[in-house]
Amino acid sequence: METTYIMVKPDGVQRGLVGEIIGRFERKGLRLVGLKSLIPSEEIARAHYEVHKERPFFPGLIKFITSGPVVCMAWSGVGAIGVARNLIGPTNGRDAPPGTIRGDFGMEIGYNMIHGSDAAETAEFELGLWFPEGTMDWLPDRENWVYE
Ligand code: D4T
Repeated sequence: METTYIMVKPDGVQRGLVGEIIGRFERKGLRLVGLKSLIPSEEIARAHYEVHKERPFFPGLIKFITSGPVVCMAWSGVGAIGVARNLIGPTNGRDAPPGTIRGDFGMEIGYNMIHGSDAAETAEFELGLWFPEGTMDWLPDRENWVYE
Protein backbone atom coordinates (compact mmCIF):
# COMPACT_ATOMS: atom_id res chain seq x y z
CA MET A 1 0.00 0.00 0.00
CA GLU A 2 1.15 3.53 -0.81
CA THR A 3 -0.26 6.94 -0.03
CA THR A 4 0.18 9.86 -2.41
CA TYR A 5 -0.35 13.59 -2.00
CA ILE A 6 -2.81 15.02 -4.53
CA MET A 7 -3.79 18.68 -4.76
CA VAL A 8 -6.36 20.41 -6.95
CA LYS A 9 -4.64 23.71 -7.80
CA PRO A 10 -6.38 27.12 -7.84
CA ASP A 11 -7.30 26.84 -11.55
CA GLY A 12 -9.03 23.49 -10.94
CA VAL A 13 -10.99 24.95 -8.02
CA GLN A 14 -11.87 28.14 -9.95
CA ARG A 15 -13.08 26.08 -12.90
CA GLY A 16 -15.34 23.92 -10.72
CA LEU A 17 -13.46 20.69 -11.45
CA VAL A 18 -13.07 19.49 -7.83
CA GLY A 19 -15.99 17.03 -7.96
CA GLU A 20 -14.94 15.69 -11.36
CA ILE A 21 -11.38 15.12 -10.15
CA ILE A 22 -12.33 13.50 -6.84
CA GLY A 23 -14.81 11.27 -8.70
CA ARG A 24 -12.08 9.92 -10.96
CA PHE A 25 -9.89 8.95 -8.00
CA GLU A 26 -12.85 7.35 -6.19
CA ARG A 27 -14.04 5.41 -9.23
CA LYS A 28 -10.53 4.09 -9.86
CA GLY A 29 -10.63 2.39 -6.46
CA LEU A 30 -8.25 4.58 -4.50
CA ARG A 31 -9.07 5.27 -0.84
CA LEU A 32 -9.48 8.84 0.42
CA VAL A 33 -7.48 9.17 3.64
CA GLY A 34 -7.18 12.97 3.89
CA LEU A 35 -9.13 15.96 2.53
CA LYS A 36 -9.16 19.69 3.24
CA SER A 37 -9.27 23.02 1.46
CA LEU A 38 -7.12 26.06 2.20
CA ILE A 39 -5.42 29.06 0.61
CA PRO A 40 -1.71 28.15 0.68
CA SER A 41 0.69 30.48 2.46
CA GLU A 42 3.77 31.63 0.58
CA GLU A 43 5.85 29.61 3.05
CA ILE A 44 4.14 26.28 2.33
CA ALA A 45 4.08 26.97 -1.43
CA ARG A 46 7.83 27.66 -1.45
CA ALA A 47 8.52 24.51 0.57
CA HIS A 48 6.35 22.40 -1.74
CA TYR A 49 8.06 23.67 -4.90
CA GLU A 50 11.57 23.95 -3.35
CA VAL A 51 13.06 21.76 -6.13
CA HIS A 52 12.05 24.38 -8.69
CA LYS A 53 13.36 27.42 -6.80
CA GLU A 54 16.05 28.26 -9.40
CA ARG A 55 13.73 27.82 -12.39
CA PRO A 56 12.51 30.92 -14.27
CA PHE A 57 8.86 29.97 -13.77
CA PHE A 58 9.22 29.72 -9.95
CA PRO A 59 7.97 33.23 -8.97
CA GLY A 60 4.91 32.87 -11.22
CA LEU A 61 4.26 29.39 -9.87
CA ILE A 62 4.26 30.63 -6.25
CA LYS A 63 1.97 33.55 -7.15
CA PHE A 64 -0.41 31.16 -8.88
CA ILE A 65 -0.51 28.49 -6.17
CA THR A 66 -1.12 31.08 -3.42
CA SER A 67 -3.79 32.94 -5.44
CA GLY A 68 -6.80 31.08 -4.04
CA PRO A 69 -8.10 27.85 -2.50
CA VAL A 70 -6.56 24.49 -3.28
CA VAL A 71 -7.95 21.09 -2.30
CA CYS A 72 -5.40 18.94 -0.47
CA MET A 73 -5.92 15.19 -0.55
CA ALA A 74 -4.22 11.99 0.47
CA TRP A 75 -5.15 8.87 -1.51
CA SER A 76 -4.05 5.31 -0.68
CA GLY A 77 -3.90 2.10 -2.69
CA VAL A 78 -1.50 -0.46 -4.13
CA GLY A 79 0.97 1.55 -6.26
CA ALA A 80 -1.09 4.71 -5.56
CA ILE A 81 1.69 7.13 -6.59
CA GLY A 82 2.00 5.74 -10.13
CA VAL A 83 -1.72 5.06 -10.45
CA ALA A 84 -2.46 8.72 -9.62
CA ARG A 85 0.22 10.00 -12.05
CA ASN A 86 -1.44 7.93 -14.78
CA LEU A 87 -4.87 9.38 -13.96
CA ILE A 88 -3.37 12.90 -14.01
CA GLY A 89 -1.32 12.67 -17.24
CA PRO A 90 1.76 14.57 -18.49
CA THR A 91 2.54 18.09 -17.19
CA ASN A 92 1.32 19.96 -20.29
CA GLY A 93 -2.36 19.41 -21.04
CA ARG A 94 -1.72 19.91 -24.76
CA ASP A 95 0.46 16.77 -24.78
CA ALA A 96 -1.61 14.76 -22.32
CA PRO A 97 -3.71 11.93 -23.78
CA PRO A 98 -7.50 12.02 -23.66
CA GLY A 99 -8.80 10.10 -20.68
CA THR A 100 -6.29 11.73 -18.32
CA ILE A 101 -7.33 14.71 -16.19
CA ARG A 102 -4.89 17.10 -17.87
CA GLY A 103 -5.65 15.59 -21.30
CA ASP A 104 -9.38 16.08 -20.86
CA PHE A 105 -9.38 19.54 -19.27
CA GLY A 106 -6.01 21.29 -19.71
CA MET A 107 -4.45 23.51 -22.39
CA GLU A 108 -1.47 25.03 -20.50
CA ILE A 109 1.57 23.80 -18.58
CA GLY A 110 1.05 26.52 -15.93
CA TYR A 111 -2.67 25.82 -15.57
CA ASN A 112 -2.53 22.06 -15.21
CA MET A 113 -5.16 21.85 -12.46
CA ILE A 114 -3.70 19.14 -10.27
CA HIS A 115 -0.55 18.02 -8.53
CA GLY A 116 0.43 14.45 -7.71
CA SER A 117 3.56 13.21 -5.87
CA ASP A 118 6.11 11.75 -8.30
CA ALA A 119 7.94 9.26 -6.04
CA ALA A 120 7.80 7.61 -2.61
CA GLU A 121 10.20 10.13 -1.02
CA THR A 122 8.32 13.15 -2.40
CA ALA A 123 4.99 11.67 -1.28
CA GLU A 124 6.33 11.30 2.25
CA PHE A 125 7.69 14.86 2.24
CA GLU A 126 4.52 16.39 0.76
CA LEU A 127 2.14 14.46 3.05
CA GLY A 128 4.15 15.67 6.05
CA LEU A 129 4.09 19.24 4.73
CA TRP A 130 0.37 19.50 3.90
CA PHE A 131 -1.01 17.03 6.48
CA PRO A 132 1.15 17.58 9.59
CA GLU A 133 -1.87 16.39 11.60
CA GLY A 134 -1.64 13.01 9.82
CA THR A 135 -4.09 11.12 7.64
CA MET A 136 -6.85 8.60 8.40
CA ASP A 137 -6.37 4.89 8.86
CA TRP A 138 -9.48 3.13 7.56
CA LEU A 139 -10.54 0.49 5.05
CA PRO A 140 -13.72 0.92 3.02
CA ASP A 141 -15.83 -2.27 2.79
CA ARG A 142 -15.76 -2.03 -0.98
CA GLU A 143 -12.00 -2.70 -0.97
CA ASN A 144 -12.77 -6.44 -0.92
CA TRP A 145 -14.16 -5.90 -4.43
CA VAL A 146 -11.27 -3.75 -5.69
CA TYR A 147 -8.36 -6.08 -4.87
CA GLU A 148 -8.40 -9.86 -5.41
P1 D4T B 1 3.18 18.95 -10.36
O1 D4T B 1 4.49 18.87 -9.60
O2 D4T B 1 2.47 20.23 -10.13
O3 D4T B 1 2.35 17.73 -10.13
O4 D4T B 1 3.50 18.89 -11.87
P2 D4T B 1 4.45 17.91 -12.63
O5 D4T B 1 5.15 16.97 -11.69
O6 D4T B 1 3.67 17.27 -13.73
O7 D4T B 1 5.47 18.94 -13.25
P3 D4T B 1 6.76 19.62 -12.64
O8 D4T B 1 7.09 19.11 -11.27
O9 D4T B 1 7.82 19.54 -13.70
O10 D4T B 1 6.32 21.16 -12.53
C1 D4T B 1 5.76 21.67 -11.36
C2 D4T B 1 4.74 22.72 -11.72
O11 D4T B 1 5.35 23.85 -12.33
C3 D4T B 1 4.57 24.29 -13.43
N1 D4T B 1 5.46 24.56 -14.55
C4 D4T B 1 6.36 23.61 -14.90
C5 D4T B 1 5.38 25.76 -15.22
O12 D4T B 1 4.54 26.61 -14.89
N2 D4T B 1 6.22 25.98 -16.26
C6 D4T B 1 7.15 25.06 -16.65
O13 D4T B 1 7.92 25.31 -17.62
C7 D4T B 1 7.21 23.80 -15.94
C8 D4T B 1 8.22 22.74 -16.34
C9 D4T B 1 3.63 23.20 -13.66
C10 D4T B 1 3.76 22.27 -12.72
